Amino acid sequence: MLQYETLNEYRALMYARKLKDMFGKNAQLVCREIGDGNLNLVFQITDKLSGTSIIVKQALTYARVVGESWPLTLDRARIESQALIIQHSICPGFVPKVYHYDPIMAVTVMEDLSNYLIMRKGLAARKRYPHFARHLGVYLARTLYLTSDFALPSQVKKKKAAQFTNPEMCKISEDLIFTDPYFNSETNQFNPLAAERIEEIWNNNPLKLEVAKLKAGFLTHAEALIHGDLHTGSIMVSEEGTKVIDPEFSFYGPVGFDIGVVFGNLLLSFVSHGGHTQDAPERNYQAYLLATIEQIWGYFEQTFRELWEKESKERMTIVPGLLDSYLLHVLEDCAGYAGCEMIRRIIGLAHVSDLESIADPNLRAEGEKLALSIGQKLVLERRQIQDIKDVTCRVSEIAGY
Ligand code: SR1
Ligand code: MG
Repeated sequence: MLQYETLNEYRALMYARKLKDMFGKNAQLVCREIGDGNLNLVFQITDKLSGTSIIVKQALTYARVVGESWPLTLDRARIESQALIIQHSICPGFVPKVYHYDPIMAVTVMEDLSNYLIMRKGLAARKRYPHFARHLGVYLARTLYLTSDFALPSQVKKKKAAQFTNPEMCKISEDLIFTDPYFNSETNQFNPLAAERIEEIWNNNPLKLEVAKLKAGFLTHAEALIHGDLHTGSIMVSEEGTKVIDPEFSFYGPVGFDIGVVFGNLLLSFVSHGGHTQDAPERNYQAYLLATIEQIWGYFEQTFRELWEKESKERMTIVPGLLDSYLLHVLEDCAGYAGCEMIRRIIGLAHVSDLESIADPNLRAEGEKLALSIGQKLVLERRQIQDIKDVTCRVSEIAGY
């Protein structure tokens, strides 16, 4: 293609047919648009003859969730494909394999993961994934540590940070996560039954000050190549495997952000499971979610410590105390960013199906208010957190366990 054109199922199929080495000459291709995210088109192309399938993902020139009035950079397709390639080399098996990237069409052709389920859906169905915590903890430690100044020569790291400068996508997060929810902004959307609680947040200056500090960290702490949008819709799971998808918000940012966004989304699932019946299976599932958070942190910390021992290039990493103090800084950030993610998913533009699927607006408001209280506590008390149990205990306490 010589210029960008938006794909539809027919055009995506034609596009796939022209890809080299992807399908045989006699392939019988069929195409389905399967995207349900906020921003892009996602086509699954299958050869009915061999059963082989691929994903053709195209960045739209605007945000799908809002419409053409919200233009978006196509460079996010480059960021996504390059981040996936790096993450695949660091963590093979934990991200989809990229087969082809087309800068003009803003298309990434990649491995089809249709035997995996979007984690948010699995959580809604109260599924348990035996390997998820270990996989994610290892993914986080490896992708974050091995792209950081601790593991890369400082000039190499700075060049990578330049390669992943992602100003337009970062601006979306700066506004939607760290700014708009704290004012009566036009982009906000919320359940009117939670309005009183939300106005309290708009008037809570100590909370806004702490969020502003976390935003400053997001703006300035170029610690590692982060995913940038690691909610449970960006994770695919099966009984055996875990895949992290969609790193179009990637940039050099704070290590605690990715971990915090995952925890924030697991906690949004936690509050949603209190929003239906309060029955025993729901309580058990909530306990499973808290245990999962503790295990993810445990595997993250263990792997990060091993990498620090074996892979450090930065000479000062041998100074006693640096590793412990860095991990504490990450945990503190992680609690704060988890809190920000929870608050923005209740007040801001982009909500989550965990809560949106609760049909009764009164029950939904209960869950939403609980999410706001947990989020607020994590932001305000993050400096008192010394251990991952200090996070989960605070959650249990507010939830009334
Ligand atoms: C307009 S984009 C809204 C949200 O969707 C993405 O997945 C990010 O989470 C963003 O904040
Ligand atoms: Mg996404």
